Amino acid sequence: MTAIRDSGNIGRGDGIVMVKGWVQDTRNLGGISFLTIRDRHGTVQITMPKKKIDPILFESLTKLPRESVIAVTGEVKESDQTSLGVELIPQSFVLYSEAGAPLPLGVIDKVNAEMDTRLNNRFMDLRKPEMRAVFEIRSLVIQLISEAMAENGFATIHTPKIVASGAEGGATLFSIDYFGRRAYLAQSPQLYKQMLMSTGLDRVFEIGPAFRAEHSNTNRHVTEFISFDGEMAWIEKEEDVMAMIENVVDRVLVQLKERGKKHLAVLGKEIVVPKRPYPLLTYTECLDIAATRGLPIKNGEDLGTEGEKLVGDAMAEKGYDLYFIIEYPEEAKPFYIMEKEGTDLSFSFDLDYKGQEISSGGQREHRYSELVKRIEKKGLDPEDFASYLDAFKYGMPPHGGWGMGVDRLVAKILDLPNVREAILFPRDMSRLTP
Ligand code: AMO
Repeated sequence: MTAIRDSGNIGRGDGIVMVKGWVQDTRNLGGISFLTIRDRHGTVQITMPKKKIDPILFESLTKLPRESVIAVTGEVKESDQTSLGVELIPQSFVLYSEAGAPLPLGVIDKVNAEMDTRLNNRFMDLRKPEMRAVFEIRSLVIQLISEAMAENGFATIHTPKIVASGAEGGATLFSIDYFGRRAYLAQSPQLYKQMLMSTGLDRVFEIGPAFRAEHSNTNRHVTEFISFDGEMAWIEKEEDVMAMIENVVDRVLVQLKERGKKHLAVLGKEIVVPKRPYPLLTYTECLDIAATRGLPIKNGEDLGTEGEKLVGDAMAEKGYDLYFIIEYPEEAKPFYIMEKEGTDLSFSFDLDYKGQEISSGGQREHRYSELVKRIEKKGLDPEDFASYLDAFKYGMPPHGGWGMGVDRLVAKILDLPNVREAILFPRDMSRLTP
């Protein structure tokens, strides 16, 4: 009776109930006809023996187009023919909304439609329980992240998404007209979360949108993603940040395994919680792995989709899903990352999950004059960062943090082939609707 009980459908006593939902299917076998009603929680069978039902009711219900929205009132009967163990013998019904035909996308069709067709008709696609389960799980992941962060003393914050300067490189900036001035969509909360470190609000996190003008269509880049950012002051080294992120990711996976059981079962997924501590690989070791697997990458360059995948394959062979990549050359990292003095390395890290970067972070340069030098070294103008730099002039504690793509995290937890599968209405170079 889950569907009947949980859907808020009204019981009227004496076994008479009202069920509201979508007409998933109708089958008319002549003497008897069946209708399946679906709601968020499952399906209920409406059984109509022709001889026992009002002929007009029988006709009208049997003729309803699939996916119409109705309420059926009737008597609940036990049944060993249905998975719920009950069926409903209808007495009356209300048609709230008749569905057009043909449907743009089948809900119970066995043949899988192309992702593009599905995304074009996302409202329909999400009527499939397995599509909805992804977003029930995503919702839980976000809740679990918030719980874990609160437990570690982080305050939730919201930073501006209309900004005057980019933090993550000019190539992916979206510019907008802001009352005649040039402004940008925020690529990350980087500058703001760091500024807060000078205030005493020294452990903060944000789960919010980030925008990047990504010029290529890959299965892991979108132009609008949800970033889970953390920033913490009074650290000694980037390892303190890595320990925090590991603690949070582990907690999320452990809890998800338990609290997400119902939705994971719809997808036939089991969460394998990786052993801690997560192994460390140096950037140089990653270059070696890629090279021995046929992909030479120049020192200082990004590992890229293919490089990350090859490293992921090598780690999977050793039984590791989640691992840190450390000791990146400073030239491969943004200006706000601290350099390892006397070397060409930086105090930064990436966290990769099944062959894909899901997070990057590190210790920040908190010393004003060193930070200005780094901005200049990257060919940027400190003037463009004046309001950010002000926060470093009057007492800034050592600090560090990370940014994690929530969409990528969910896609990797569920082994989805494309990050878009974990986004309700994805945005990319070619997609602006729905
Ligand atoms: P970075 O640029 O590495 O670091 O981004 C952090 C994480 O955000 C996700 N991500 C994306 N997801 C989907 N589509 C995209 N186009 C996209 N771009 C990034 C990835 C990535 O690991 N400010 C730093 C973080 C920090 O140091 O605190 C930053 O933004 O999962």
